[in-house]
Amino acid sequence: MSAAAAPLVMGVVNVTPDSFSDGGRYDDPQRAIAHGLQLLADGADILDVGGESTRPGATRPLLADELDRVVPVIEALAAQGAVVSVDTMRSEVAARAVEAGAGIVNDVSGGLADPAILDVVARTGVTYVAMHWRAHSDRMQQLADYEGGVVEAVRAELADRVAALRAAGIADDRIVLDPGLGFAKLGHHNWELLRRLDVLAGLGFPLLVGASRKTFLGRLLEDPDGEPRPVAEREAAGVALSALLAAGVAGTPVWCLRVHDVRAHRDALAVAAQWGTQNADRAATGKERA
Ligand code: PMM
Repeated sequence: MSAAAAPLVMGVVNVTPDSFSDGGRYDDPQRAIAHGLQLLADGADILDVGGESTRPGATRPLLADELDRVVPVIEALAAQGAVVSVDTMRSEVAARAVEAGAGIVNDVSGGLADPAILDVVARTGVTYVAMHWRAHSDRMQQLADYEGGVVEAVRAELADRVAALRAAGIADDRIVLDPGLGFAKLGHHNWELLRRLDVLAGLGFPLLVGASRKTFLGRLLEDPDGEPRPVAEREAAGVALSALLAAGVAGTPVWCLRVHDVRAHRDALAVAAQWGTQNADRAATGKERA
């Protein structure tokens, strides 16, 4: 077990009519702000505000709609003292979000969708989450092909993104990497990546993991007819995964977990922390006796 620091918890605030996990529930800015404040009260370290659904098959919103969705929500939550990240692939949205108070740009495309986003990040000095990504949601699942192994491919493609980030002038201590669970990945790809996070950690950057409510958890829990568990009933599986990751079962500390039900995942982290403390106590007692 690792004695590394507990992961941070990033609570998801999707201001979208069609997000797969909570689509439409918080698409009005006032409801999204209230939801963000609730996630803060539940113990979120970071609030991730997004205005574009990236569920498989989704089509992109207009730039103006994405701005209208996220900017007022970020302004309000940052004004309450929250650490806010903006979940966007667009340079214009990233720029306006940082002006509105976001301190992190979470780009699921790692700068591939709109390379100018890297200039915004370099200029403003905010933290940048670069996720592994191959294409927009309408065709990403056609690209879930990893000859030679998903772990090595994701590592190599993230290494290419790191080179692009550095070339744009983004400092190493501003970079976070993410395996991109569910993005151009089949179920078994996600599990392989989770088991081999050490390979990605070998790139030398903190890791963010977003597993919460994703299809591969629904598939794990499918019913006897092969129907995946509905999105709203996948929380417990995600919480179990958070406990395992926080306890260091993957052998690699995770910097941040991106989740929907912050309170439930906080509970998982409390269990993992207690587990780690008890094991450390037991090891110390063992040494005293030796
Ligand atoms: N997943 C989604 C959206 N944004 N950002 C990062 N960094 N990592 C993820 O895995 C990720 C993300 C899709 O999930 P949602 O519809 O629940 O937001």
